[in-house]
Amino acid sequence: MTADHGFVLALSGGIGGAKLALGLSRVLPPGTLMVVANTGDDFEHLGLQISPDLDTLLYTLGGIDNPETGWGRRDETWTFMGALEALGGETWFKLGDGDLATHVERTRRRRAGESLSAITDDFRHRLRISSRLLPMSDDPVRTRLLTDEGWLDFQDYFVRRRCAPSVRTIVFDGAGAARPQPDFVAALADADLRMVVICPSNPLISIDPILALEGVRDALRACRAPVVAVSPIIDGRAVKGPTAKMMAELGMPVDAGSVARHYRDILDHYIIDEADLAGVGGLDAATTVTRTLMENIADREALARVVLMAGQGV
Ligand code: FO1
Repeated sequence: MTADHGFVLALSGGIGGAKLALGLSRVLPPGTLMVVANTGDDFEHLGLQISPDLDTLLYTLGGIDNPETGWGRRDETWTFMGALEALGGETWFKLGDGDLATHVERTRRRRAGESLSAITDDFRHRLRISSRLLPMSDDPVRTRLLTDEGWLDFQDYFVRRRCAPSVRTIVFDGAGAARPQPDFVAALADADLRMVVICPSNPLISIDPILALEGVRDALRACRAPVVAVSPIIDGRAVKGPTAKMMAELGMPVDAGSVARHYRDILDHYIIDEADLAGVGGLDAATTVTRTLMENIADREALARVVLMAGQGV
């Protein structure tokens, strides 16, 4: 797949999204991928400003991600966590020593008045990442969940409570006032934009915060370039994380078709796994069936090539 011209814009959050973003960055020419990251998972913890989905993308695209967990750094050490434990500090959110440097430096620069976008762009250059990486907004957006244990902040739900509570409602505090990142908005109207890729992230907590920003859904609907989404559901199950559990708790059928309908008004092409062929009849988006499970680098590149071909054909 040669990129004759133009660039590709990918929307991503969480571990699954980062895998496809890596595949796209490896099959596209350097500098022709822009990745927009969810920041609804961001939170302040131990006095540090933490942006998990940005960091998962930085580490994954920079080749220093932890291959077991998908978050944090590889070859990590845990001296800080051990010392914090001994002091009776909060250790439910694991911060490796290398990862800690990211949070400390980001917090210092944010307090000095730098934007999350500017800090992220500097970090990605230092990691020799040729793809552009943007937060969805430089304004705060915080995902919160109303559960059978009451309202929970995102990381409380996701990490501290391990997604156990039953979800009733998901809200994105600040999304109404947050301005979408300007280069993200400009990209959607750029004549050189070849396609928009919605990565196989959890639609409810990783993609919806991006779509909730003022004008984003409209801009995607009006976008001349095709919008191609990869199903995060394989054979009625989520590869990782609480996607299937959340969909069931919110009354959505847990199948690939459900996710396509969730994106219906912006979707031009849907990529599903061979195991889910039955569930997507009657969609008005074009559909491509392929192997969507990404277990290694070759899978990530192969899926990226299928996505690029699908977007080409729309
Ligand atoms: N996820 C966990 O399940 N346990 C953790 O201790 C944990 C720590 C962590 C530290 C930095 C970081 O960037 C991500 C971390 N995550 C952890 C993952 C994180 O909660 C999720 O990746 C996103 O918020 C949702 O995908």
